[in-house]
Amino acid sequence: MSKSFKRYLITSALPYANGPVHIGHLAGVYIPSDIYTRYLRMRGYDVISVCGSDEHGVPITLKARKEGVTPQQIVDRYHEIIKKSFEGLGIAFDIYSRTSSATHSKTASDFFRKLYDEGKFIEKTSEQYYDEQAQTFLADRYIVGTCPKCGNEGAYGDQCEKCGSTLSPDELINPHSAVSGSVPVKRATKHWYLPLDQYEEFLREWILEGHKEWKSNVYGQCKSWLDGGLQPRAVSRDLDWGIPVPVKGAEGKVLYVWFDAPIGYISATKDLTPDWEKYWKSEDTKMVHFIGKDNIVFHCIVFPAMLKAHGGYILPENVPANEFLNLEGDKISTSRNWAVWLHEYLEDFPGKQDVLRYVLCANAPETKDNDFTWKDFQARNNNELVAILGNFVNRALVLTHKYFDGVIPACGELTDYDRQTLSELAGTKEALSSNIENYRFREALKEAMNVARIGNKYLADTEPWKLIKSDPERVKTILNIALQITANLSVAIEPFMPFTAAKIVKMLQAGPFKWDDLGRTDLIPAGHQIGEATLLFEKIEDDVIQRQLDKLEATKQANAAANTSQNIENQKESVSFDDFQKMDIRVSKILAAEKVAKTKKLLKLTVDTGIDTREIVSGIAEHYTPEELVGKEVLVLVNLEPRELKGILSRGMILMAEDPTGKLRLLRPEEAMTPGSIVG
Ligand code: B3M
Ligand code: ZN
Repeated sequence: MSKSFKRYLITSALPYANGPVHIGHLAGVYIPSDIYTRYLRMRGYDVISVCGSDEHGVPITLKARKEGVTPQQIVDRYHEIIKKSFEGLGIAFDIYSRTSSATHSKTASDFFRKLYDEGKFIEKTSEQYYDEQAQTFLADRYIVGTCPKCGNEGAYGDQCEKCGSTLSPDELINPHSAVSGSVPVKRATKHWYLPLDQYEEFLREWILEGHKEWKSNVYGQCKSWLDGGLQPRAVSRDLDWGIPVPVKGAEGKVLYVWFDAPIGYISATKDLTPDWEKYWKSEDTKMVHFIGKDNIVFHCIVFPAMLKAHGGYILPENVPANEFLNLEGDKISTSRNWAVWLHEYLEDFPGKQDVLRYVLCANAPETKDNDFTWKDFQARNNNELVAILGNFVNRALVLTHKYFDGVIPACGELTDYDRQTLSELAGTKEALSSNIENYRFREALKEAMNVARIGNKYLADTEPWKLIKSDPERVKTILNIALQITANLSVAIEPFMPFTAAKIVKMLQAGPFKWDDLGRTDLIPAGHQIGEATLLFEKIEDDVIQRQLDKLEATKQANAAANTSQNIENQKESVSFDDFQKMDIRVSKILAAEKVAKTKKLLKLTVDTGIDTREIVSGIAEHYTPEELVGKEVLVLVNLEPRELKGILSRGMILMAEDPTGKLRLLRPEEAMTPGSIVG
């Protein structure tokens, strides 16, 4: 650690209590935070780790409306699910609080009130959309209408989920209230704004000059925000769910969720310890915020400005935000249920908490977005955890039981190879500490796993099972060293895989050891009786992975079906019966098919239309192979004007159907019919 600090305050982004946590949250925020916290604890430092549910904000009220329950019922449900699932994965917060708590309400209100009394806010009246029928102001998400970009009639006032465009309510065609359906009107409303522009100089100095060591993705985002110039930011909203604005005449207004939520870190600390101020108000405290990249501006610009405006609080020493984790090549999405939910993982993979912790750390999106695949999850479990870590520990203990009844043998004369192995081990502590302290957890995990690699190689190279008859004294030394490496491993992996570390300690009947014990080879004395050897990991078979992949496929299908209603094109304008009669559609048979050179989508088909045999070019190469098509009966619009495509005169069109997901299929008669049969 660079500057010496007396204590550490670790915060982790407060998950919205409108859904469970998923692997993206874990890889982005909670596993890195837990590794860092566990490491500090093993170093014997004074460290507290705080988190809790973020229970205000529009997404929660939307979910409540959709389900016909109250926002409190939504947050109560998900607060419990989230809290329990973090515990299940061994995320060791010192407190997991919630922003609907009384402590938080008072802390956030007092915080706002102080800034208000000291005139730190700007008051502004602006025009907002208002629902006269429901008698409520409408947040942008509560206004729906037709997207001006793609015609989606279910677009929201802030975003169109179909084409992804960011919108404002004024852009929507035919805007109406999601609450009552009525057409909203504009009404004047007063809000309070934090003048971020007044803190620009301070933030520029504090971040761009003072924290050049921050991760480049974080530093870069802060720089672009500052270079773009900061604007006053609203800290209140017209909503009935949230912390009421503690000012006379502010009925119906609550604190903006991003003003209230970061103060949740302070209120959680208050609930944790009466000594909360020594963590929040002393320069001897190192505060680190663990967040995802979408929260950088709130934790590096807005919250520090709030703390500065309030006065008396320390600022974060680092904000090592991670990028995003994708799932099977697609963005994780709560609304599309495209996720691996932590609580479901814990049900589907009992006892495999550390497998998930390991894989999500090994693949963490530390500097760029990364992808989680079930195949990789299986491979890392089978080829790294089972084959290296589990195999090494199991052999060291099983052979000690087999040859010495589980009593650790004395270590005799060391060979050069023994000394070389032990000196490699000695380098672990420094490498591990430096990577963890610099938030390089993927690298740190490799260092921890390297201890297992050292042990595995040591046993493979010394082959004690071949020496036991000819040189039992040598085997005693080998197994003594192997067990000292095992003890080291229990320390090295603890921040990453605490469940496995505890199992090793239990099997050794020794420890837990301290961080400073890393590298020592006298951790367990000769004569010590070890406990029963059990398998640390087991192979994950293909069928287990296939079940997870099938689950995702079912989600994909469900989304496609759900999207159908949203993505069906509007009906085209009417045509007369006479117009329709002009089209001559015939049952035809495909006699031959081949790819059109230098194109991805085109096939040249030779078709028997019953009238004649002709060539037709069709853009279906990405949906059918030529072989699949030969012999098939299809419907052909035969009197379409001929067109030349890639040098081929195409005379007609094969009729196809395409669904909202882009799936494209041939239209065919329900039974064999003579080519030339007329379709009408
Ligand atoms: N509730 C999480 C998110 O944006 C947000 C973090 C608050 S931390 C104070 O996904
Ligand atoms: Zn759109």
